[in-house]
Amino acid sequence: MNKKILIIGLGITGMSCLKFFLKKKIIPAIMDERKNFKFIKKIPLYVPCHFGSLNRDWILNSQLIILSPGISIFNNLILEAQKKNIEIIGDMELFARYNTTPLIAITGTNGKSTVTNMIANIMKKSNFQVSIGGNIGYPVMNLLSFKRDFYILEISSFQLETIKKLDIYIAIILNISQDHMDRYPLGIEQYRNFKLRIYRNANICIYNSDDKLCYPEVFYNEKKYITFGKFSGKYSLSFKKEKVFLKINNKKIFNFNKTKLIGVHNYLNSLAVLAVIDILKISKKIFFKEMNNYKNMNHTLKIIHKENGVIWINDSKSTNVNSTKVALEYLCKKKRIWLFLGGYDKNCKFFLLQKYLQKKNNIKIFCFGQLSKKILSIYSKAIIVKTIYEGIKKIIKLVKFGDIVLFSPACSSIDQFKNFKHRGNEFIRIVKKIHKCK
Ligand code: UMA
Repeated sequence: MNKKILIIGLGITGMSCLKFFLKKKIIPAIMDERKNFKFIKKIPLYVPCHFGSLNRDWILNSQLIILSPGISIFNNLILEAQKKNIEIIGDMELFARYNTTPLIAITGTNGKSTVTNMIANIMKKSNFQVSIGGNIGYPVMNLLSFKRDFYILEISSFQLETIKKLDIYIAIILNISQDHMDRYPLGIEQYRNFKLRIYRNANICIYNSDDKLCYPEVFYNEKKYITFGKFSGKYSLSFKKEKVFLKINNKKIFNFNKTKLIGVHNYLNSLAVLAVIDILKISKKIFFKEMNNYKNMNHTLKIIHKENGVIWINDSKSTNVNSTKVALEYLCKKKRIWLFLGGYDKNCKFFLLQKYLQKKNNIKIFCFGQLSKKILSIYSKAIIVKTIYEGIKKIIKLVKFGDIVLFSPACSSIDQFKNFKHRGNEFIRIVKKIHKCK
């Protein structure tokens, strides 16, 4: 490759691309808006660097830009580069140009990581060699060095913004609801259009037939389409009194009540998983066993402490309104809830939670972070706290036997934390510490 290459953003994505090029004896230039970032010491001295801002000259004089997912293609300088016909791609597209391993790729607003993990676990148990990567936290460029039967990728809308031709064997869209509205000023349709790109070069498309936003824009004869959904689709659910069954083509085959899965949203996730398992002709027995033993991922609706009849739940992975809605749907009929909401404002519609936050549901809101005032303007009874520490200290004095404290912020964490994991770990640490000191 004889092009002048520029990598923008030196987080885990940028670093994986840099490593890839250096291994090929290609020296790209690199750029990050921060002066000091985590990996700065890992950069060899001979690599041309610009830190602290986006350098217009460097951008407009490059021939190939590798853009990290955190930087929008609608950034003014990036738009200027596009006008000059400078090629702009992300790590997913770079990966696509070198990858020869079949891909199973998952996108959607919520449930991506869960489904990615579930598919990987079941495939491993049926002796497939697989690795997971993408938005789940392992940059795809790092996968290229592993010889595998399949790679299973979680792909975000940010990553889909810069793909051109990503050949996928099975592509899945789980659901689409409001998220990242700060990045997509034209609204949910704009966000959706990026999500739908996952189908472009896919052989088989699996989508949620209850959610119109997941439907492909065009159905091509050469592709296979498989549906799942709560009420419709090849794979669906059946509700009878307290029981929930899994149905294939309307035939009940499995009772979810015997599993450790929490909530209808997880039953739906498992339907998408089963659709993949059937394509790969893996025995359903392995799927049933996995569902029976499945434990929620860290930071998703996890009970982290029980004391004096009060249950403390960490759901820090909830970075959008719909995810918190799902948590409330599952919990709110049961107990009084002390709910932590807040964080970085992605311009999403908080009033969508209104139905769940009605008086009859007995939910007390504590809000923190950049979004506190906006939440207060919608829910006037919300209590603002500066930190989650302050909130936990207040709540611990108010809770009664039978209550639930739910940390499901519905926002991104980047105003006060490194990421949702950091935020969740802080919540856990403080809850444990305060209980010990009581
Ligand atoms: N940076 C700039 N200018 C900007 C934004 C960032 O210079 O405008 C620099 C930062 O200073 C930093 C670097 O870019 O040094 C960070 O790059 P990045 O934000 O793209 O983050 P990475 O560390 O490369 O992680 C990315 C994904 N991050 C985002 O999409 C924001 C990770 O998803 C993903 O796991 C990783 O690549 C591997 O594929 C995280 C995420 O929050 C978990 N994703 C969003 C979500 O799930 O909602 C989409």
